[in-house]
Amino acid sequence: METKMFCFQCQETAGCTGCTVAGVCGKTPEVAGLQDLLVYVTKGIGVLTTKLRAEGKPVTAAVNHLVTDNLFMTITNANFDAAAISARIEMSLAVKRGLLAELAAANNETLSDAAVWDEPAAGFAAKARTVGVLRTEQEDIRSLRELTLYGLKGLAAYMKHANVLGQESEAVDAFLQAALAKLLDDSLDGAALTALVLETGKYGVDGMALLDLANTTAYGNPEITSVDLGVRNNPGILISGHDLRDLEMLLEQTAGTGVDVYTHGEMLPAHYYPAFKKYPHFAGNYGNAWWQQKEEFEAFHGPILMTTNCVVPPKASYKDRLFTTSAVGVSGCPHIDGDHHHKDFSAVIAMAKTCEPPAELEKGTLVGGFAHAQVFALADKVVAAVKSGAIRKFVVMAGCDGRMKSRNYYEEFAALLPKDTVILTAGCAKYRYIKLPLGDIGGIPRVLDAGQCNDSYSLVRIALKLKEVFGLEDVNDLPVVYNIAWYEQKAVIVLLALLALGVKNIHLGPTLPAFLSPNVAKVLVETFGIAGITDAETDLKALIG
Ligand code: FSO
Ligand code: SF4
Repeated sequence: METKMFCFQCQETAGCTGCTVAGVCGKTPEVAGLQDLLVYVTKGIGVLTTKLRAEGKPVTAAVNHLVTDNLFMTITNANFDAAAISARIEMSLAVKRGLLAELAAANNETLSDAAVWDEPAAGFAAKARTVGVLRTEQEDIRSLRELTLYGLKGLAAYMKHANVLGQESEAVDAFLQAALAKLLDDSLDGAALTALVLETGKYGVDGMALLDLANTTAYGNPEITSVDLGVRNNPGILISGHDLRDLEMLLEQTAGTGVDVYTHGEMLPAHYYPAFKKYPHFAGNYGNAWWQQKEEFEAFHGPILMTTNCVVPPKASYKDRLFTTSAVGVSGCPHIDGDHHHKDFSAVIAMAKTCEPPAELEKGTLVGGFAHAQVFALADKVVAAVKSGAIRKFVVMAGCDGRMKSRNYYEEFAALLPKDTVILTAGCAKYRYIKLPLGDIGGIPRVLDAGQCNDSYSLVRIALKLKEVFGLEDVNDLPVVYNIAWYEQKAVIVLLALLALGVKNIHLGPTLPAFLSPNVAKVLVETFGIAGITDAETDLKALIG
Protein backbone atom coordinates (compact mmCIF):
# COMPACT_ATOMS: atom_id res chain seq x y z
CA MET A 1 0.00 0.00 0.00
CA GLU A 2 1.36 3.40 -0.89
CA THR A 3 1.72 5.66 2.13
CA LYS A 4 1.14 9.41 2.08
CA MET A 5 4.62 10.02 3.45
CA PHE A 6 7.35 8.17 5.28
CA CYS A 7 9.59 9.65 7.94
CA PHE A 8 11.24 7.94 10.91
CA GLN A 9 14.07 10.33 11.63
CA CYS A 10 13.13 11.35 15.18
CA GLN A 11 12.38 9.64 18.47
CA GLU A 12 8.69 10.55 18.44
CA THR A 13 7.95 8.83 15.13
CA ALA A 14 4.47 7.30 15.03
CA GLY A 15 4.23 3.92 16.72
CA CYS A 16 8.01 3.89 17.01
CA THR A 17 8.09 2.75 13.37
CA GLY A 18 7.41 5.72 11.07
CA CYS A 19 5.05 8.62 10.35
CA THR A 20 2.99 7.61 7.31
CA VAL A 21 -0.14 9.77 7.44
CA ALA A 22 1.18 12.99 9.00
CA GLY A 23 4.13 13.79 11.23
CA VAL A 24 3.69 13.60 14.99
CA CYS A 25 5.72 16.83 14.79
CA GLY A 26 3.04 18.41 12.60
CA LYS A 27 4.77 17.85 9.26
CA THR A 28 2.27 17.40 6.42
CA PRO A 29 2.76 14.83 3.65
CA GLU A 30 3.38 17.73 1.25
CA VAL A 31 6.19 19.13 3.42
CA ALA A 32 7.60 15.64 4.04
CA GLY A 33 7.75 15.01 0.28
CA LEU A 34 9.42 18.33 -0.43
CA GLN A 35 11.99 17.70 2.32
CA ASP A 36 12.75 14.29 0.78
CA LEU A 37 13.23 15.96 -2.58
CA LEU A 38 15.44 18.68 -1.11
CA VAL A 39 17.65 16.00 0.45
CA TYR A 40 17.76 14.15 -2.89
CA VAL A 41 18.78 17.23 -4.85
CA THR A 42 21.39 18.01 -2.18
CA LYS A 43 22.82 14.52 -2.53
CA GLY A 44 23.07 15.29 -6.26
CA ILE A 45 25.05 18.42 -5.43
CA GLY A 46 27.28 16.18 -3.31
CA VAL A 47 27.97 14.00 -6.36
CA LEU A 48 28.95 17.03 -8.43
CA THR A 49 31.09 18.81 -5.85
CA THR A 50 32.89 15.56 -5.03
CA LYS A 51 33.76 15.20 -8.71
CA LEU A 52 34.88 18.81 -8.89
CA ARG A 53 37.18 18.32 -5.92
CA ALA A 54 38.55 15.13 -7.50
CA GLU A 55 39.46 17.24 -10.52
CA GLY A 56 41.27 19.68 -8.26
CA LYS A 57 38.69 22.43 -8.71
CA PRO A 58 37.57 24.47 -5.71
CA VAL A 59 34.06 24.42 -4.34
CA THR A 60 32.86 27.82 -3.19
CA ALA A 61 31.80 28.65 0.36
CA ALA A 62 28.40 29.58 -1.07
CA VAL A 63 27.88 26.01 -2.30
CA ASN A 64 29.16 24.52 0.97
CA HIS A 65 26.72 26.69 2.88
CA LEU A 66 23.86 25.80 0.56
CA VAL A 67 24.42 22.12 1.35
CA THR A 68 24.45 22.62 5.12
CA ASP A 69 21.46 24.99 5.02
CA ASN A 70 19.46 22.52 2.93
CA LEU A 71 20.08 19.69 5.38
CA PHE A 72 19.34 21.97 8.33
CA MET A 73 15.95 22.79 6.80
CA THR A 74 14.99 19.12 6.88
CA ILE A 75 15.86 18.54 10.54
CA THR A 76 12.94 17.74 12.82
CA ASN A 77 10.92 20.79 13.87
CA ALA A 78 12.82 23.29 11.75
CA ASN A 79 10.72 24.02 8.69
CA PHE A 80 7.03 23.46 8.03
CA ASP A 81 6.75 25.93 5.14
CA ALA A 82 6.15 24.18 1.80
CA ALA A 83 6.72 27.36 -0.20
CA ALA A 84 10.09 28.00 1.47
CA ILE A 85 11.26 24.43 0.84
CA SER A 86 10.11 24.56 -2.80
CA ALA A 87 12.04 27.80 -3.25
CA ARG A 88 15.07 26.09 -1.78
CA ILE A 89 14.78 23.20 -4.24
CA GLU A 90 14.58 25.71 -7.12
CA MET A 91 17.68 27.47 -5.81
CA SER A 92 19.53 24.16 -5.47
CA LEU A 93 18.62 23.09 -9.00
CA ALA A 94 20.07 26.36 -10.28
CA VAL A 95 23.28 25.68 -8.36
CA LYS A 96 23.36 22.17 -9.80
CA ARG A 97 23.10 23.54 -13.33
CA GLY A 98 26.12 25.71 -12.65
CA LEU A 99 28.12 22.81 -11.23
CA LEU A 100 27.19 20.58 -14.18
CA ALA A 101 28.38 23.28 -16.54
CA GLU A 102 31.69 23.47 -14.72
CA LEU A 103 32.14 19.72 -15.01
CA ALA A 104 30.88 19.27 -18.54
CA ALA A 105 34.10 19.74 -20.40
CA ALA A 106 36.10 17.20 -18.47
CA ASN A 107 33.47 14.70 -17.54
CA ASN A 108 31.26 12.77 -19.91
CA GLU A 109 30.53 9.75 -17.79
CA THR A 110 27.01 8.95 -16.70
CA LEU A 111 26.02 10.79 -13.57
CA SER A 112 23.39 9.58 -11.14
CA ASP A 113 19.83 10.80 -11.53
CA ALA A 114 20.09 12.99 -8.42
CA ALA A 115 22.97 14.86 -10.02
CA VAL A 116 21.21 15.58 -13.31
CA TRP A 117 17.51 15.68 -12.39
CA ASP A 118 15.99 19.04 -13.13
CA GLU A 119 12.35 19.91 -13.36
CA PRO A 120 10.11 22.90 -12.77
CA ALA A 121 8.13 23.22 -9.54
CA ALA A 122 5.12 21.60 -11.21
CA GLY A 123 7.02 18.31 -11.18
CA PHE A 124 8.18 18.36 -7.56
CA ALA A 125 5.36 16.34 -6.01
CA ALA A 126 5.61 13.48 -8.50
CA LYS A 127 9.39 13.28 -8.14
CA ALA A 128 9.21 13.53 -4.34
CA ARG A 129 7.21 10.31 -4.20
CA THR A 130 10.09 8.40 -5.77
CA VAL A 131 13.06 9.63 -3.74
CA GLY A 132 12.17 9.10 -0.06
CA VAL A 133 13.50 6.74 2.58
CA LEU A 134 11.62 3.70 1.26
CA ARG A 135 13.29 3.88 -2.12
CA THR A 136 16.06 1.80 -0.55
CA GLU A 137 14.43 -1.60 -0.32
CA GLN A 138 16.91 -3.68 1.67
CA GLU A 139 16.27 -2.76 5.30
CA ASP A 140 19.85 -2.91 6.60
CA ILE A 141 21.17 -0.80 3.74
CA ARG A 142 18.28 1.63 4.30
CA SER A 143 19.06 1.73 8.01
CA LEU A 144 22.76 2.47 7.50
CA ARG A 145 22.03 5.09 4.84
CA GLU A 146 19.53 6.88 7.04
CA LEU A 147 21.72 6.63 10.15
CA THR A 148 24.48 8.31 8.14
CA LEU A 149 22.12 10.90 6.68
CA TYR A 150 20.78 11.89 10.10
CA GLY A 151 24.31 12.19 11.44
CA LEU A 152 25.12 14.41 8.45
CA LYS A 153 22.07 16.57 9.17
CA GLY A 154 23.28 17.08 12.73
CA LEU A 155 26.79 17.81 11.48
CA ALA A 156 25.38 20.30 8.96
CA ALA A 157 23.59 22.14 11.77
CA TYR A 158 26.81 22.42 13.77
CA MET A 159 28.75 23.57 10.70
CA LYS A 160 26.14 26.22 10.01
CA HIS A 161 26.55 27.60 13.54
CA ALA A 162 30.34 27.62 13.14
CA ASN A 163 30.11 29.24 9.68
CA VAL A 164 28.00 32.18 10.86
CA LEU A 165 30.77 32.94 13.33
CA GLY A 166 33.40 32.90 10.59
CA GLN A 167 34.84 29.40 11.05
CA GLU A 168 35.09 27.13 8.00
CA SER A 169 36.44 23.65 7.41
CA GLU A 170 37.01 22.50 3.84
CA ALA A 171 37.75 18.99 5.18
CA VAL A 172 34.40 18.68 6.94
CA ASP A 173 32.44 20.14 4.01
CA ALA A 174 34.23 17.86 1.55
CA PHE A 175 33.48 14.83 3.70
CA LEU A 176 29.86 15.84 4.19
CA GLN A 177 29.28 16.19 0.46
CA ALA A 178 31.17 13.01 -0.44
CA ALA A 179 29.16 11.11 2.16
CA LEU A 180 25.89 12.45 0.70
CA ALA A 181 27.03 11.19 -2.70
CA LYS A 182 27.81 7.77 -1.23
CA LEU A 183 24.23 7.48 -0.01
CA LEU A 184 23.22 7.19 -3.69
CA ASP A 185 25.84 4.57 -4.52
CA ASP A 186 24.21 1.17 -4.88
CA SER A 187 27.59 -0.56 -5.01
CA LEU A 188 28.25 0.15 -1.33
CA ASP A 189 27.45 -2.84 0.86
CA GLY A 190 26.71 -3.06 4.58
CA ALA A 191 30.37 -3.10 5.56
CA ALA A 192 31.17 -0.02 3.48
CA LEU A 193 28.18 1.84 4.86
CA THR A 194 29.05 0.83 8.43
CA ALA A 195 32.48 2.34 7.86
CA LEU A 196 30.77 5.48 6.56
CA VAL A 197 28.67 5.71 9.74
CA LEU A 198 31.81 5.59 11.87
CA GLU A 199 33.62 8.08 9.67
CA THR A 200 30.64 10.42 10.05
CA GLY A 201 31.19 10.25 13.81
CA LYS A 202 34.85 11.13 13.36
CA TYR A 203 33.95 14.22 11.34
CA GLY A 204 31.26 14.90 13.91
CA VAL A 205 34.00 15.37 16.49
CA ASP A 206 35.79 17.78 14.13
CA GLY A 207 32.59 19.72 13.44
CA MET A 208 31.80 20.04 17.13
CA ALA A 209 35.37 21.12 17.90
CA LEU A 210 35.09 23.79 15.19
CA LEU A 211 31.83 25.05 16.66
CA ASP A 212 33.37 25.17 20.12
CA LEU A 213 36.22 27.23 18.70
CA ALA A 214 33.75 29.50 16.90
CA ASN A 215 31.63 30.11 20.00
CA THR A 216 34.48 30.66 22.42
CA THR A 217 36.45 32.85 19.99
CA ALA A 218 33.42 35.05 19.38
CA TYR A 219 31.91 35.16 22.86
CA GLY A 220 34.52 33.93 25.36
CA ASN A 221 34.50 30.80 27.48
CA PRO A 222 31.25 30.07 29.32
CA GLU A 223 31.59 30.73 33.04
CA ILE A 224 29.54 29.92 36.14
CA THR A 225 26.41 32.05 35.89
CA SER A 226 23.21 32.43 37.82
CA VAL A 227 20.34 32.93 35.35
CA ASP A 228 17.17 34.71 36.38
CA LEU A 229 13.97 32.73 35.74
CA GLY A 230 11.53 35.51 36.62
CA VAL A 231 10.25 38.45 34.58
CA ARG A 232 10.67 42.21 34.55
CA ASN A 233 8.18 45.00 33.86
CA ASN A 234 9.23 45.93 30.32
CA PRO A 235 7.88 44.38 27.15
CA GLY A 236 10.10 41.57 25.93
CA ILE A 237 11.28 39.52 22.96
CA LEU A 238 11.73 35.78 23.46
CA ILE A 239 14.52 34.19 21.43
CA SER A 240 14.76 30.42 21.01
CA GLY A 241 16.77 27.88 19.03
CA HIS A 242 20.55 27.66 19.01
CA ASP A 243 21.91 30.55 16.91
CA LEU A 244 24.11 32.78 19.07
CA ARG A 245 24.90 35.17 16.21
CA ASP A 246 21.17 35.91 15.80
CA LEU A 247 21.01 36.59 19.53
CA GLU A 248 23.97 38.95 19.33
CA MET A 249 22.37 40.95 16.49
CA LEU A 250 19.08 41.09 18.40
CA LEU A 251 20.78 42.29 21.60
CA GLU A 252 22.59 45.02 19.67
CA GLN A 253 19.42 46.23 17.97
CA THR A 254 17.29 46.19 21.12
CA ALA A 255 19.82 48.10 23.24
CA GLY A 256 18.26 51.28 24.61
CA THR A 257 14.79 50.56 23.18
CA GLY A 258 13.13 49.67 26.48
CA VAL A 259 12.57 46.12 25.26
CA ASP A 260 14.08 43.21 27.21
CA VAL A 261 15.35 40.01 25.65
CA TYR A 262 14.64 36.62 27.22
CA THR A 263 15.90 33.20 26.18
CA HIS A 264 13.80 30.08 25.73
CA GLY A 265 14.75 26.41 25.44
CA GLU A 266 18.19 25.83 23.98
CA MET A 267 19.08 29.55 24.03
CA LEU A 268 19.42 29.44 27.84
CA PRO A 269 23.20 28.75 27.79
CA ALA A 270 23.79 32.05 25.98
CA HIS A 271 23.69 33.61 29.45
CA TYR A 272 26.89 31.74 30.34
CA TYR A 273 29.02 33.61 27.75
CA PRO A 274 30.93 36.68 28.96
CA ALA A 275 30.15 38.61 25.75
CA PHE A 276 26.42 38.71 26.40
CA LYS A 277 26.69 39.84 30.01
CA LYS A 278 27.30 43.42 28.98
CA TYR A 279 23.68 43.89 27.85
CA PRO A 280 21.57 45.08 30.79
CA HIS A 281 18.37 44.26 28.91
CA PHE A 282 19.36 40.58 28.51
CA ALA A 283 16.84 39.66 31.16
CA GLY A 284 16.87 35.93 31.84
CA ASN A 285 15.41 32.62 30.75
CA TYR A 286 11.68 32.13 30.28
CA GLY A 287 10.09 28.69 30.37
CA ASN A 288 11.44 25.25 29.62
CA ALA A 289 12.22 22.88 26.78
CA TRP A 290 10.86 23.27 23.24
CA TRP A 291 7.83 21.03 23.61
CA GLN A 292 6.25 23.32 26.22
CA GLN A 293 6.33 26.29 23.87
CA LYS A 294 2.60 26.43 23.08
CA GLU A 295 1.67 27.40 26.63
CA GLU A 296 4.83 29.39 27.29
CA PHE A 297 4.77 31.43 24.06
CA GLU A 298 1.13 32.27 24.72
CA ALA A 299 1.98 33.53 28.23
CA PHE A 300 4.98 35.51 27.02
CA HIS A 301 2.76 38.16 25.37
CA GLY A 302 5.56 39.57 23.19
CA PRO A 303 7.13 38.47 19.91
CA ILE A 304 9.13 35.26 19.68
CA LEU A 305 12.11 34.74 17.37
CA MET A 306 12.88 31.11 16.40
CA THR A 307 16.46 30.89 15.15
CA THR A 308 16.60 27.09 14.65
CA ASN A 309 14.61 24.05 15.68
CA CYS A 310 12.60 23.13 17.65
CA VAL A 311 9.54 25.05 16.50
CA VAL A 312 6.08 23.59 16.94
CA PRO A 313 3.25 24.56 14.54
CA PRO A 314 1.87 27.54 16.50
CA LYS A 315 -1.50 28.17 18.10
CA ALA A 316 -3.60 30.99 16.66
CA SER A 317 -3.18 32.87 19.95
CA TYR A 318 0.45 33.74 19.18
CA LYS A 319 0.96 32.83 15.52
CA ASP A 320 1.18 36.49 14.49
CA ARG A 321 3.88 37.02 17.13
CA LEU A 322 6.09 34.16 15.93
CA PHE A 323 8.99 35.23 13.71
CA THR A 324 11.32 32.74 12.01
CA THR A 325 14.76 33.16 10.50
CA SER A 326 17.48 31.10 8.72
CA ALA A 327 16.44 27.45 8.25
CA VAL A 328 13.25 27.83 10.26
CA GLY A 329 9.93 28.32 8.54
CA VAL A 330 6.24 28.18 9.40
CA SER A 331 3.76 29.17 6.70
CA GLY A 332 1.87 32.29 7.70
CA CYS A 333 4.58 33.48 10.13
CA PRO A 334 6.88 36.37 9.17
CA HIS A 335 10.39 35.28 8.18
CA ILE A 336 13.39 37.55 8.78
CA ASP A 337 15.85 37.33 5.90
CA GLY A 338 19.46 38.46 5.93
CA ASP A 339 22.67 36.76 6.84
CA HIS A 340 25.17 36.65 9.67
CA HIS A 341 26.44 40.12 8.75
CA HIS A 342 23.06 41.74 9.16
CA LYS A 343 19.45 40.93 9.88
CA ASP A 344 16.86 43.62 10.39
CA PHE A 345 14.85 42.89 13.53
CA SER A 346 13.04 46.24 13.55
CA ALA A 347 9.63 44.62 12.89
CA VAL A 348 10.13 42.33 15.91
CA ILE A 349 11.18 45.26 18.12
CA ALA A 350 8.29 47.45 16.93
CA MET A 351 5.82 44.69 17.76
CA ALA A 352 7.38 44.15 21.19
CA LYS A 353 6.78 47.81 22.07
CA THR A 354 3.04 47.30 21.56
CA CYS A 355 2.88 44.19 23.79
CA GLU A 356 2.31 43.60 27.49
CA PRO A 357 5.31 42.43 29.57
CA PRO A 358 5.52 38.65 29.91
CA ALA A 359 3.36 36.83 32.47
CA GLU A 360 5.48 35.35 35.26
CA LEU A 361 5.88 31.58 35.02
CA GLU A 362 8.26 31.10 37.93
CA LYS A 363 10.71 32.89 40.18
CA GLY A 364 14.26 32.14 41.17
CA THR A 365 17.48 31.33 39.36
CA LEU A 366 19.40 28.42 37.98
CA VAL A 367 23.15 27.99 37.72
CA GLY A 368 25.05 26.82 34.64
CA GLY A 369 28.15 27.53 32.61
CA PHE A 370 30.20 24.41 33.20
CA ALA A 371 31.75 24.10 29.76
CA HIS A 372 35.26 22.66 29.51
CA ALA A 373 37.29 25.76 30.39
CA GLN A 374 35.25 26.44 33.52
CA VAL A 375 35.46 22.81 34.64
CA PHE A 376 39.21 22.76 33.95
CA ALA A 377 39.50 25.84 36.17
CA LEU A 378 37.88 23.79 38.93
CA ALA A 379 39.92 20.69 38.10
CA ASP A 380 41.83 20.55 41.39
CA LYS A 381 38.62 20.63 43.37
CA VAL A 382 36.94 18.03 41.15
CA VAL A 383 39.91 15.68 41.20
CA ALA A 384 40.22 15.98 44.98
CA ALA A 385 36.52 15.17 45.35
CA VAL A 386 36.91 12.06 43.18
CA LYS A 387 40.04 10.94 45.04
CA SER A 388 38.41 11.39 48.44
CA GLY A 389 35.32 9.47 47.31
CA ALA A 390 33.07 12.53 47.74
CA ILE A 391 32.23 12.13 44.05
CA ARG A 392 31.68 8.46 43.22
CA LYS A 393 30.44 8.82 39.69
CA PHE A 394 29.69 11.28 36.93
CA VAL A 395 26.52 10.60 35.00
CA VAL A 396 26.34 12.08 31.51
CA MET A 397 22.67 12.84 30.94
CA ALA A 398 23.01 15.08 27.89
CA GLY A 399 20.64 15.17 24.95
CA CYS A 400 17.15 16.28 24.09
CA ASP A 401 13.84 16.61 25.79
CA GLY A 402 10.50 15.70 24.22
CA ARG A 403 6.81 15.50 24.94
CA MET A 404 6.43 11.78 25.56
CA LYS A 405 5.34 10.77 29.06
CA SER A 406 8.09 8.16 29.09
CA ARG A 407 10.58 11.03 29.49
CA ASN A 408 9.48 11.47 33.10
CA TYR A 409 12.01 8.69 33.53
CA TYR A 410 14.85 11.21 33.32
CA GLU A 411 13.49 13.33 36.14
CA GLU A 412 12.98 10.23 38.28
CA PHE A 413 16.44 8.92 37.44
CA ALA A 414 18.08 12.24 38.34
CA ALA A 415 16.15 12.51 41.59
CA LEU A 416 17.07 8.95 42.60
CA LEU A 417 20.79 9.32 41.93
CA PRO A 418 22.81 8.98 45.13
CA LYS A 419 24.19 12.19 46.63
CA ASP A 420 27.77 11.31 45.72
CA THR A 421 27.06 11.48 41.99
CA VAL A 422 27.28 14.46 39.64
CA ILE A 423 25.22 14.91 36.47
CA LEU A 424 27.04 16.30 33.42
CA THR A 425 24.57 17.70 30.94
CA ALA A 426 24.12 19.65 27.72
CA GLY A 427 21.09 20.09 25.48
CA CYS A 428 17.44 20.59 26.33
CA ALA A 429 17.27 17.26 28.23
CA LYS A 430 18.47 19.29 31.22
CA TYR A 431 15.04 20.82 31.77
CA ARG A 432 13.94 17.49 33.23
CA TYR A 433 16.18 17.96 36.28
CA ILE A 434 18.09 21.25 36.32
CA LYS A 435 15.47 22.91 38.52
CA LEU A 436 15.39 20.04 41.06
CA PRO A 437 17.02 20.81 44.43
CA LEU A 438 19.86 18.32 43.96
CA GLY A 439 22.35 20.28 46.05
CA ASP A 440 26.12 20.27 45.72
CA ILE A 441 29.20 18.32 46.72
CA GLY A 442 31.64 20.57 48.56
CA GLY A 443 30.53 23.54 46.46
CA ILE A 444 30.39 21.59 43.15
CA PRO A 445 26.74 21.60 41.97
CA ARG A 446 25.33 18.14 41.35
CA VAL A 447 24.13 19.21 37.89
CA LEU A 448 26.86 20.72 35.73
CA ASP A 449 25.35 22.25 32.61
CA ALA A 450 27.87 22.67 29.80
CA GLY A 451 25.38 24.35 27.44
CA GLN A 452 23.43 23.47 24.32
CA CYS A 453 23.35 20.03 22.70
CA ASN A 454 26.09 21.53 20.48
CA ASP A 455 28.26 21.78 23.57
CA SER A 456 28.26 18.03 24.22
CA TYR A 457 31.80 18.41 22.91
CA SER A 458 32.62 20.05 26.24
CA LEU A 459 31.60 16.89 28.05
CA VAL A 460 33.98 14.92 25.84
CA ARG A 461 36.78 17.38 26.62
CA ILE A 462 36.05 17.03 30.33
CA ALA A 463 36.10 13.21 30.12
CA LEU A 464 39.40 13.26 28.20
CA LYS A 465 40.90 15.66 30.74
CA LEU A 466 39.89 13.39 33.62
CA LYS A 467 41.43 10.45 31.77
CA GLU A 468 44.67 12.39 31.49
CA VAL A 469 44.64 13.55 35.13
CA PHE A 470 44.01 10.02 36.41
CA GLY A 471 46.58 8.56 34.00
CA LEU A 472 44.13 6.10 32.45
CA GLU A 473 44.61 4.28 29.15
CA ASP A 474 40.97 4.03 28.25
CA VAL A 475 38.22 6.63 28.55
CA ASN A 476 35.88 3.78 29.54
CA ASP A 477 37.87 3.23 32.75
CA LEU A 478 36.69 6.56 34.15
CA PRO A 479 33.98 6.74 36.81
CA VAL A 480 31.65 8.11 34.11
CA VAL A 481 28.41 6.49 32.90
CA TYR A 482 26.20 7.61 30.03
CA ASN A 483 22.41 7.80 30.11
CA ILE A 484 21.52 9.93 27.11
CA ALA A 485 18.13 11.12 25.90
CA TRP A 486 17.76 11.61 22.15
CA TYR A 487 15.11 13.24 20.04
CA GLU A 488 16.33 14.55 16.71
CA GLN A 489 19.27 14.40 14.33
CA LYS A 490 21.73 16.56 16.25
CA ALA A 491 21.63 13.92 18.93
CA VAL A 492 22.55 11.38 16.25
CA ILE A 493 25.79 13.17 15.42
CA VAL A 494 26.58 13.54 19.13
CA LEU A 495 26.09 9.79 19.56
CA LEU A 496 28.23 8.95 16.51
CA ALA A 497 30.91 11.34 17.76
CA LEU A 498 30.98 9.61 21.15
CA LEU A 499 31.31 6.23 19.43
CA ALA A 500 34.13 7.59 17.28
CA LEU A 501 35.93 8.62 20.47
CA GLY A 502 35.66 5.07 21.76
CA VAL A 503 33.00 5.65 24.42
CA LYS A 504 31.20 2.41 25.21
CA ASN A 505 28.08 1.25 27.07
CA ILE A 506 25.94 4.28 26.34
CA HIS A 507 22.33 3.97 27.44
CA LEU A 508 20.01 5.60 24.94
CA GLY A 509 16.37 6.40 25.48
CA PRO A 510 13.52 6.75 25.90
CA THR A 511 13.34 4.38 22.89
CA LEU A 512 15.95 3.20 20.43
CA PRO A 513 15.76 4.81 16.98
CA ALA A 514 13.16 3.31 14.63
CA PHE A 515 15.66 3.70 11.79
CA LEU A 516 17.95 1.07 13.28
CA SER A 517 17.08 -2.26 11.65
CA PRO A 518 17.42 -5.29 13.96
CA ASN A 519 20.75 -6.20 12.36
CA VAL A 520 22.20 -2.67 12.58
CA ALA A 521 21.02 -2.36 16.19
CA LYS A 522 22.71 -5.70 16.92
CA VAL A 523 26.03 -4.44 15.55
CA LEU A 524 25.79 -1.30 17.72
CA VAL A 525 24.94 -3.36 20.79
CA GLU A 526 27.72 -5.90 20.22
CA THR A 527 30.43 -3.45 19.16
CA PHE A 528 29.70 -0.52 21.44
CA GLY A 529 27.54 -1.95 24.20
CA ILE A 530 24.72 0.47 23.41
CA ALA A 531 21.62 -0.31 25.44
CA GLY A 532 18.13 1.10 25.89
CA ILE A 533 16.58 2.12 29.19
CA THR A 534 14.15 0.25 31.44
CA ASP A 535 12.86 1.97 34.57
CA ALA A 536 14.70 4.45 36.75
CA GLU A 537 15.29 2.11 39.70
CA THR A 538 16.53 -0.82 37.63
CA ASP A 539 18.82 1.38 35.56
CA LEU A 540 20.14 3.08 38.65
CA LYS A 541 21.28 -0.28 40.01
CA ALA A 542 22.79 -1.23 36.67
CA LEU A 543 24.61 2.06 36.11
CA ILE A 544 25.58 3.16 39.61
CA GLY A 545 25.49 -0.10 41.56
FE1 FSO B 1 16.66 20.29 22.00
FE2 FSO B 1 15.29 20.57 19.67
FE3 FSO B 1 19.36 21.06 21.12
FE4 FSO B 1 17.53 19.29 19.56
S1 FSO B 1 15.71 22.14 21.15
S2 FSO B 1 15.76 18.86 20.75
S3 FSO B 1 19.04 17.78 19.88
O1 FSO B 1 16.58 20.42 18.45
O2 FSO B 1 18.83 20.62 19.48
O3 FSO B 1 18.56 19.92 22.41
FE1 SF4 C 1 7.50 11.88 12.34
FE2 SF4 C 1 9.67 12.77 13.59
FE3 SF4 C 1 9.58 12.66 10.94
FE4 SF4 C 1 8.14 14.46 12.27
S1 SF4 C 1 10.38 14.33 12.15
S2 SF4 C 1 7.46 13.23 10.54
S3 SF4 C 1 7.55 13.25 14.08
S4 SF4 C 1 9.54 10.93 12.34
